[in-house]
Amino acid sequence: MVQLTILKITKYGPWTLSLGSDREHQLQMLQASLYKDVQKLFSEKNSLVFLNRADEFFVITNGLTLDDHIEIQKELAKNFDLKLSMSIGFAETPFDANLSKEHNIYGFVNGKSEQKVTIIHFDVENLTSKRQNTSPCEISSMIFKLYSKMTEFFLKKNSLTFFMGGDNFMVVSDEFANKYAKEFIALAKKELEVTLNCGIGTGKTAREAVKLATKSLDTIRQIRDSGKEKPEIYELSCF
Ligand SMILES: Nc1nc2c(ncn2[C@@H]2O[C@H](COP(=O)(O)OP(=O)(O)OP(=O)(O)O)[C@@H](O)[C@H]2O)c(=O)[nH]1
Ligand SMILES: [Mg+2]
Repeated sequence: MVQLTILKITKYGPWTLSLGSDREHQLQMLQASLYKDVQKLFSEKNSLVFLNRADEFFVITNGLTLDDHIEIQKELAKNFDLKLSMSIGFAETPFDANLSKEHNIYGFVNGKSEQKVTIIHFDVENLTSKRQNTSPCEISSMIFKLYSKMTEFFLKKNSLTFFMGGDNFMVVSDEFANKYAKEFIALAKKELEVTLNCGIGTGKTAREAVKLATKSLDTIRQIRDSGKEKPEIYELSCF
């Protein structure tokens, strides 16, 4: 079961217009500092925030109560003039939790009952070598093609994909993550000629799952760098 909280800036569109046309730099600074605070406040409670198109945040909040959300909402209100709404959903798959729709907090909170979250961390194998003869813009184009394929593929599996920067992607998935990852690695190889490494982590909270997913990915690198044949997928679980 995944508990997902979606944060949206209230009336952001009209507010941006109130700044006039010389606003882009202000919006970029605001979005970056808001993201920093939101990530800090939620990660202190073992959740993890995924940036969605810079003006919206998807937070995997397994284990967090309504009081935790209210505490964060109050803290954000101290630091920002803009208000954020929080919609909390709880479902078997991340996508179903994403469909559910309210201090500006709406939805359902599961809080402390048994919870499990699986995160996939994908990373492109040896992107550094591609940089030798490919320009930064061409690399970005390839990364965004990959992102597009990944979101499309994983939405069909009711899983949510986020671009984390560089050549890193994370997918909030379910117990079939390994099977999905295998299929997607083959698809990326065939259609985009990209080799991916994949770490999978399952934990009680998002931070724990992400830590284990990244540890799995680093384990693949260690195996590779020791000269042995590396697995494409490595999985760790706290259960
Ligand atoms: N979000 C995120 N970004 C990372 C992480 N590790 C590396 N990066 C980013 O990914 C870029 C590429 O780094 P690597 O993936 O280590 O480089 P590589 O040449 O592809 O090497 P291998 O992945 O080991 O094959 C870096 O410049 C960072 O921007 C991570 O754990 N999380
Ligand atoms: Mg890489």
